Amino acid sequence: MTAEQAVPSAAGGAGEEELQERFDATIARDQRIEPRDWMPEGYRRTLIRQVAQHAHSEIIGMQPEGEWITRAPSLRRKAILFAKVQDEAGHGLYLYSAAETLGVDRADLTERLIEGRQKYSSIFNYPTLSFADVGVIGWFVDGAAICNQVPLCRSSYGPYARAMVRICKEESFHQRQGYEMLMTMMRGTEAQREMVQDAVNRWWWPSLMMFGPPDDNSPNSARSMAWKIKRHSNDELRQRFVDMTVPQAEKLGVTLPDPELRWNAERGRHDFGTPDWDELMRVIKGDGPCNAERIERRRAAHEDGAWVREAAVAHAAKQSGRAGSGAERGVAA
Ligand code: BYC
Repeated sequence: MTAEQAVPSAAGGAGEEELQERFDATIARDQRIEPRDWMPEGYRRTLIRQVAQHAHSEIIGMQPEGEWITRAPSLRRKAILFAKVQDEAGHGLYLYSAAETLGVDRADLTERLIEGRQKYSSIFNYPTLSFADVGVIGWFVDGAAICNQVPLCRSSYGPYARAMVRICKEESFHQRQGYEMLMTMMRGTEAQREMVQDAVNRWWWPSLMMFGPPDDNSPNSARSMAWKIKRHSNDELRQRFVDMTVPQAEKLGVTLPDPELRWNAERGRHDFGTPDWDELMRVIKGDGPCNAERIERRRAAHEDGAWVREAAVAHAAKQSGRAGSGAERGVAA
């Protein structure tokens, strides 16, 4: 199938205007749009963009932590990290499946990623310099993912929302394992505590950038929120993340690297400094510390896996041939 090939809709002979009205009413009632329902092309395109980027982020997101699997300090930590990275592969697969219900092909989406025509989260373009980074990714990056993705469980597109339910459960577990690992390191030696603080210093601002540009510079937000694909604005979710993380940092005994960070009793929320939005734009455009390396690795994995895909297709063809001849003979396949 080619990219964005239209999926047949159950229009039932209704005109465009009536279909649009039904769609709007479904959204207004907070009900789900399902793959066979008619949907405006803009809605479909927005979802393909977001769900594909999300899937790519999960798959590319395996790399920064995956680099530490062979260097984890104990068998227990290795097993935990292995399982976490494997979960991320699973998330990518659910999300590619959700994207396919919109009439795109996963192989095509992968091509678009490798050719730089589709994005993935900026956060995965930063290097993991020490094992403490693995813990901080669990705490910050999975923590940010939870803030961003729990509302997506109520997203208006059924397959995306349902994929999010399981993903969020697993992300919560990931966040706790990261935090538990950091707790262990903070109870260790002075050198371990310094490693944790150094990782916190490097990952804090990029984690705030995961939520996207500020609301007044977020071209897609208004439309996506009207369609209830996104339920909250980028700034609102960023604020929730800060409010959630500050007490956790205090308990852990680390300092978040923002001199402007303080409780604002009037707002009942934390005030905090401004991320470097130029840096976010540079990283999104491909000029982050690890962009080239991440895409190169993804390309190599894709090329190395070609024989597996060919074998799977050949196996499926053989099986369906057998099933066909079995059925002709009246034998259960
Ligand atoms: N990085 O109008 P805006 C994970 C782009 S993986 C890169 O606000 P929107 C995990 C944006 O795409 C979690 N690009 O856009 C995995 C748009 O460009 P296009 C990944 C970004 O869509 C492994 C332009 O900037 N999470 O959790 O309304 C280990 C303008 O932005 C970024 C998701 O994918 C960025 N940070 O809002 C551990 C969540 N920010 O497409 C953990 C689902 C913005 O117009 N996605 N851009 O060319 C979303 O919620 C939304 O798409 C965003 C952006 C909040 C990210």
